[in-house]
Amino acid sequence: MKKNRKTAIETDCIHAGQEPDKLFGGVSVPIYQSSTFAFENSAQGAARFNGTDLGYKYTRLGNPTTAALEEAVAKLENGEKALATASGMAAISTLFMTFLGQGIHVVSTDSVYGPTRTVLEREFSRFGTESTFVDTSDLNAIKKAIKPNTKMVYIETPGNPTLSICDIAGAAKIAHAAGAILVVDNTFCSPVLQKPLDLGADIVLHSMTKFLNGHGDVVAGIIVMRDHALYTQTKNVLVQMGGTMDPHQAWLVLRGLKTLPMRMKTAQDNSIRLAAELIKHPEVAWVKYPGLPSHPQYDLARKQMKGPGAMISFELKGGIDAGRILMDSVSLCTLAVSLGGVETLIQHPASMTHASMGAASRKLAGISDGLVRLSVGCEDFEDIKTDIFEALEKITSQSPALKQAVQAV
Ligand code: LCS
Repeated sequence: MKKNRKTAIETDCIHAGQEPDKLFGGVSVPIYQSSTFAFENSAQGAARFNGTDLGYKYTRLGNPTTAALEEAVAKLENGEKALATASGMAAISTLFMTFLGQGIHVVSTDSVYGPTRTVLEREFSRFGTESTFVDTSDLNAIKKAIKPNTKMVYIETPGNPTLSICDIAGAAKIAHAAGAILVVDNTFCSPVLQKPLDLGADIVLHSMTKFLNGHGDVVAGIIVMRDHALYTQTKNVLVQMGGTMDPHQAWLVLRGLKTLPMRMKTAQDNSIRLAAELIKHPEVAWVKYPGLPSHPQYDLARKQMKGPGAMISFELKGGIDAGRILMDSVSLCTLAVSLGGVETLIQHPASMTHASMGAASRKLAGISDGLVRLSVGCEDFEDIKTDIFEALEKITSQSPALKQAVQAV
């Protein structure tokens, strides 16, 4: 494909960084499953290490299969360069290790993925990093939390699992005015729905375990920058600390990536229809989904995101007791954490993904004990709906006491 031709994301997912193999013409990027690369002679080895020869040396420092994936995702996010990592958490902790430290302060979303918050509060605090968590759907809350030593604003939008949305362009202005960088976890949207670098973010990251790979068979992460200096700084830390990606893992994500726009569209279409049905169901207390006009940042979601995505949070009138019956009764939907795959998953954040952050922080972040999270997949819509609605029927039939409670609400 001609390098300078502007192409659509559907094309880039299939072709960016994925030219036919130079050796034999294979159309699928080969898996260079090699930990090390031979030098023709000692002079070449030395040249590779002093940077005058850009050939490969050792897989932790760089690998052709991983490089293909990095090139692809950098293009999808309109970034300059990307760094693939062993997991989403490896991407996050590498960024924290690069830009935070003794006496440095970070402002972050209160409802970030539980371990992101735990890593700051329990691990980086040991090295003198201060963190403040606020409701980043309120730009004033970000502004108020900024201190003279704030060097990073770290947001997740939509947030996991509250689906609260932060104005990325507004957050970028606040961060830059304070001399800080803006980092956006774009896992819930994927570049199909949202491109934070275009809105002013400095760095975007993904847990590629989710939508980018999309098949529930890989744990992986990526960091994308629009500035070469930030890239070099982060790369130095990543390769030294060792959170890099394995080439086989990179190949699996490259394969998953090819169908990202189609998967996203099917899962989103299912979600739009499901959210509209769920909100009408008598057992359901509330539904939070960026595609519903009742979402508090509905207008911002329409402006900032190309579509509302495939994640739905809701609570039943019978609270967590009813939620448990629902989770234990579904049979097509799988009771499991993770998200963004072709299969529909259901889970309970307070006892699962966000258990580590503790009850008090969950309450402040709006993660109620009754909140159930759905990651809607690509199965047939009627099949998903039948499974969930049959399970909802079981709530009242299984528990007469619960039924009374529901009727009393
Ligand atoms: N960022 C977000 C928004 C996430 O949801 C997750 C994982 C991560 C980062 C970390 O990525 P990992 O290291 O797992 O690749 N979220 C999960 C979830 O909601 N359920 O299980 C994992």
